[in-house]
Amino acid sequence: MKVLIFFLLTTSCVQAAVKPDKCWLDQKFSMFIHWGLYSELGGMWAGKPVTSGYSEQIQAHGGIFGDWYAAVAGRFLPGCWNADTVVALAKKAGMKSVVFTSKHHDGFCMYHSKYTDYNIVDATPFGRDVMKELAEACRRQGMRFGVYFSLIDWHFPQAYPISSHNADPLTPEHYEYNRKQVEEILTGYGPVSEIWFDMGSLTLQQSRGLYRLVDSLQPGCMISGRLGNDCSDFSVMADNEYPEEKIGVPWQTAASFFDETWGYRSWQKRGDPRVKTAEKIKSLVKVVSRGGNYLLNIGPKGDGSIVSFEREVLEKIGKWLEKYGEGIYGTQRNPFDRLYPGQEITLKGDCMYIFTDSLPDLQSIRLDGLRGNILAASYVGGGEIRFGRENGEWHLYGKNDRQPESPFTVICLQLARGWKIEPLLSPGKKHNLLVPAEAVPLYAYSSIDYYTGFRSMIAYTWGFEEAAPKIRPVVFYTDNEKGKDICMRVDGKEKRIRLEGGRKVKPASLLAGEKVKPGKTWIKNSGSVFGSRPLSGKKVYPGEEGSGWEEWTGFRWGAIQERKARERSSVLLLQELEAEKAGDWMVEVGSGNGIQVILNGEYISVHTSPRGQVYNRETVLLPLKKGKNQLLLKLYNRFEKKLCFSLDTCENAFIYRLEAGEYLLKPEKRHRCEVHLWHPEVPNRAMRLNNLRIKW
Ligand code: JFZ
Repeated sequence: MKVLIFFLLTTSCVQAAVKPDKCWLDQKFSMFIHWGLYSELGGMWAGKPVTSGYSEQIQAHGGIFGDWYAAVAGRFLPGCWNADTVVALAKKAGMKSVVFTSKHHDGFCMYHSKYTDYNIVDATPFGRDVMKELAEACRRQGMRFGVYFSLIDWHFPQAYPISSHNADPLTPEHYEYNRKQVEEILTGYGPVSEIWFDMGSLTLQQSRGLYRLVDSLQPGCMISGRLGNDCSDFSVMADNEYPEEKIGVPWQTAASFFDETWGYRSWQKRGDPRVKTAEKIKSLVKVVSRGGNYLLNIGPKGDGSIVSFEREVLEKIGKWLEKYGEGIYGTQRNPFDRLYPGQEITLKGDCMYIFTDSLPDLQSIRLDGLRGNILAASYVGGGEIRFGRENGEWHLYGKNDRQPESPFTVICLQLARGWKIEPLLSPGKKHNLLVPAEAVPLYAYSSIDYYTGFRSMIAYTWGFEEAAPKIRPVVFYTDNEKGKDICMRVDGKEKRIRLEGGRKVKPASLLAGEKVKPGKTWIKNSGSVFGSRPLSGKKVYPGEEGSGWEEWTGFRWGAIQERKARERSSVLLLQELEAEKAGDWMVEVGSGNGIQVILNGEYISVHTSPRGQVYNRETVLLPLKKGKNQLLLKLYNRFEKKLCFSLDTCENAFIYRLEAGEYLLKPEKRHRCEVHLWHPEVPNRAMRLNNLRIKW
């Protein structure tokens, strides 16, 4: 419904004040430009390559004194710079906007700032406002213009000094300075399509303040997730990240040509442009088919010219898009619940585009769950492709007389009106019972700062089979969910349900203490970003030598544990549990600034502390299986000196039972149920409904 409203309200890309901005969502492919004083150094200092860190951060990684680095401005004379050429290249590559580094971590402004003379107009012999030139070139050529703005600043005297992690807080003076600069950028350079804030650790007030400032000056300007504290309009995925999960908020993957750097590096080994072209086309298709925008970076040289390798690759991508762009622009993400390896899918109305790396080699593609009719199927670029149904599922059949295309063979299916995708049946689904652990989750990205972000769950979807024409579900919840308003939609019919006033019950599925025997407890220190998953496989083998796990014989249930902790670090706690039978077991978990609860390798709950507290308690229902279970807690500390946590049993556990009324089912075998918060205040924040159970 929301999407529909956006469609109706925003008709032109000139002035769109509704967020998410439809024009931004439709961009699909944009150019990122990292260009600054560092480009003049090109990854070299004192005649030697600086091999650690990104080249745009050479000041930090090369250990360069501030005054020595600033002196580079004295010889910054980019005679080859031509904004129109850059914009024309972006256009030729099929990009729809350009995002330019107004100020990077070094604090040097690539525009004429009146709040510092450390800028390209006042500090260099060049003396031209290149950002103004770029903004104007964009306007001339019908491209959208956006800016990157570093929240940290290594030059501003009242800011925190250079650190290894770039996630420092902002002093009040520095925050004020940033505000003034953001204001001059948003008032002096025409419409800005997005502002790409980066790094730093802001307080909630600071993030909110900057968000509101941007919103008041340019309501249509999309704000990046790196502003922190979930004050954003779109989420930024890691370099070259293509989420396998469904993402329910606007998002973008920013990517560099080479993992090692964003800024120009003279000694970069670049390889074959055809290989790079195929790699970047694959990335673009993956991002777009998952619903995101792809922001591909170039790093011009200090003289302002574009690296010929980058130009060549962009032109090749543009050529490819001329032919296959119909499957990219104006499309929506893959409508299937599941991704198929080697196949990326986009959708435009009743046209489905399939980007495959196998056909015609493999002969056939199966489209599991596609219901309705296919009117026509053809290769984009010419040629029919045969299709037919086998055992109720659609198949496409390749031909041996055709060469697969690189990097994808692209197929267009014309579907008959009214087609749909059948919901996936949850794998472990028990009859008449829907549990979060068996749902297909919809995700967002919640982040307080770069190191304190995680894939947040914002909705659950289940497929279920039911022969009856209607159901009367009851919803079970615990004290954690009490008071929340949820939206429960069954076969498209939604109801608002307030989780309150339910009757206290002890369902048969709730395991009592004596049915569960705790085994050994293990502990391990861990670093890394909070949201990264602590294990790859399903099972941990803590006893193994060199695994870093220590058995914790002194562990006491219910006691608050205090451990000294480094900044931005975490503790992993592994508890073995043996259950007499399968069922829900309730525990109370106390955690620090963030917690991941993982049972037998599957996420149960993951969130950061709601209001920045250092110790939070919550009850968690663990859907134990019969026999041995592994409960893993990842407990995270941001900036405290110690980490407090606990794990307790809930002997007097009960849950609440609430009638959800009647739902009429469509006359079909398989049905869909969706649950999410009713109008969440903040789209990225985890809904935290993991204790919910729905039964009828
Ligand atoms: C940041 C900057 O520090 C860097 O210099 C560059 O500007 C880049 C675009 O943004 O670095 C990051 C931060 C996070 C990720 C990648 C690069 N990430 O999440 O993968």
